[in-house]
Amino acid sequence: MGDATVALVERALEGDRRSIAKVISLVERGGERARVAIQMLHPRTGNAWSIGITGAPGSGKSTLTDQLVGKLRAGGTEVGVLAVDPSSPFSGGAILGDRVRMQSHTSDPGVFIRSMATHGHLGGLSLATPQAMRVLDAVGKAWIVIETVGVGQVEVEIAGHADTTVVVVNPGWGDSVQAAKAGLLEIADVFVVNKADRPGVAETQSDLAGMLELSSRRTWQPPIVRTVATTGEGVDELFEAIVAHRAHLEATGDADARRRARLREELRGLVAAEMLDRASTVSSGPRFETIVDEVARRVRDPYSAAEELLLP
Ligand SMILES: Nc1nc2c(ncn2[C@@H]2O[C@H](COP(=O)(O)OP(=O)(O)O)[C@@H](O)[C@H]2O)c(=O)[nH]1
Ligand SMILES: [Mg+2]
Repeated sequence: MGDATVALVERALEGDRRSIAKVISLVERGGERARVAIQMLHPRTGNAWSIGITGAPGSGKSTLTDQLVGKLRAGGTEVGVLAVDPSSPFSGGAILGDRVRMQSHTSDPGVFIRSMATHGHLGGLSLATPQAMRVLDAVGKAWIVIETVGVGQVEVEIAGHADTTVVVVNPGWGDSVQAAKAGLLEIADVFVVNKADRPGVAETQSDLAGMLELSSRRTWQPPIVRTVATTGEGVDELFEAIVAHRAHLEATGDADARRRARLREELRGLVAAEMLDRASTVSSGPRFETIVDEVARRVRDPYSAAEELLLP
């Protein structure tokens, strides 16, 4: 099993698309094979720049992602796309629509697109997404775009895994207020007012600017970019805003600090999961029952019994 995993990861690292897809599934599932894969992948990571695109359903994230991918590809580097859709437990519905909207790149070997559905539990996505990002990074995607719906805590958390987070709103009363309520103001590095072909753009832009002024920002002021994703208008400006944010983070050292913070969180989570695993292992079986007996017969107190159980 280990050898098969090693061979699969090697093929993925050579750029074989089917193998990349399989390795992503494998690291999503976790377990022993995921460990082997991540051991091989991790040393090769740290080169990709990830862009999170988040906002309400229908705000134009997929259309914008498609345009942005075109722009990134024009630079000659490879791009990975993760479409995270917690609303779609099966790979139909919205994801099928996304496929259609990202069709312009499906035949481009330099673009790898992956839809990630929840298969029932939402929490799994926030664990699986960084692992999928790790695979794409290791296989040489210079840019990784993650599209995720910006409603709910988990989705906002996923968006926060990106180096640059782009929050998409539409013109119209209340859209920016909704974004603020969802906690998107805090995580936004760049704002996009998409569907700028519709009325109310200036109002929405000044709403956002006003709210940004109120929230205490540190060194980076999130720019507000107007786009029409369906025509590509404003996509150059969006790209420039992302590049400027990247340059800012790299110049201040914040890019490394953010990545380190994410790794710290991941490590904490892994340690906790490992401990939980150990806890359930030592808390069942004959040895455990024997110690329960001793506690019940008052020959042992529960505290020293717990300590004893945790001894290797
Ligand atoms: N008028 C207009 N429609 C847009 C624009 N961007 C996207 N749309 C349309 O809005 C709908 C939802 O877009 P989609 O990219 O699927 O949104 P998502 O749910 O955020 O991924 C689609 O019918 C798009 O064609 C835009 O800038 N202007
Ligand atoms: Mg979409």
